[in-house]
Amino acid sequence: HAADTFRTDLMTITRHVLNEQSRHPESRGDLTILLSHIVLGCKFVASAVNKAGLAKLTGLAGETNVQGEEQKKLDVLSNEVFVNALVSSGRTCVLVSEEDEKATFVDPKLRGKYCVCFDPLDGSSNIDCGVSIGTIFGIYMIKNQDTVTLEEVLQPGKDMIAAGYCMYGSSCTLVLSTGNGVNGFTLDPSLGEFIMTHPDIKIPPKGKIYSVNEGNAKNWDTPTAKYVEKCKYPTDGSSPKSLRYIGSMVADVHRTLLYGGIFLYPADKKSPSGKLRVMYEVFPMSFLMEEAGGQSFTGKGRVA
Ligand code: P6P
Repeated sequence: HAADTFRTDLMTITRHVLNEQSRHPESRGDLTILLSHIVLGCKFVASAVNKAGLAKLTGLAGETNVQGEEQKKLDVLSNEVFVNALVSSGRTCVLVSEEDEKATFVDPKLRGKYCVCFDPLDGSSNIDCGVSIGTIFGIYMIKNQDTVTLEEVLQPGKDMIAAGYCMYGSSCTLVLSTGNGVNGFTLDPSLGEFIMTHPDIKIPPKGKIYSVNEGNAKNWDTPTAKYVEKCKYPTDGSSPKSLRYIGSMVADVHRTLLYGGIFLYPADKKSPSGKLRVMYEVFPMSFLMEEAGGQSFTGKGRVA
């Protein structure tokens, strides 16, 4: 029956965000407008990633980013799209992007009250082989948008007010939290809309998967090495855990959120402060993990 194939009461991401906004009667809808512009950026990147191979968007753009990584054309394109979308939303005053050496302070005429920290295309070294990649973002409120300084951007992760990621893979999935749980949406390309497919995501309490780059094992400190050893050779009679490591944080975290287990990128002799970037990888993913009932730790305790 036609009725079976066409759901007529779609929970789109826009409708969900508006529902969330209605929980805050004092809200002027600024976050709703900001998120709608982030969603636009994700739709654009999803389209570009899907065409990358055909449109010769893979390969190096010849520039390097602040981490000295070769920038692929998709990196540059994605960054430009998100910067333009965020600035034109009129709801941001400062942007921190993994692809830009300096923070972007928005023209005072277009300023809003939010700071967005984002990695427009995380895991981009995987573009050429078709492995899932993603956009990661975290949102803070800035006390005084007109006199915002870089110091104000460096807020603790616990002050983040919203976070999310968009994974560009076999399907395009956007996972979002505005502080009231975590929800997942899948892009319906025929509609150009993100439809809720994963309501109220909660990480399974027990997981059988550990996710780490074992290639760094010789650089690990003893506690890390002992923990991973226990995953492989449990001493309590339980069966060994399975290792799954994609090397694209969005994909590894998404699998962990849905299937349970642990994802870790421990500090080691090669990267004494760890490799993952705090502002636009660690804090946003920690926000989501905790909102989904999980936990997030640095080597010295819970992520602040
Ligand atoms: P490695 C991608 O460059 C990234 O920042 C994350 O997406 C990913 O989890 C990590 O680096 C992979 O690092 O050293 O295991 O290749």
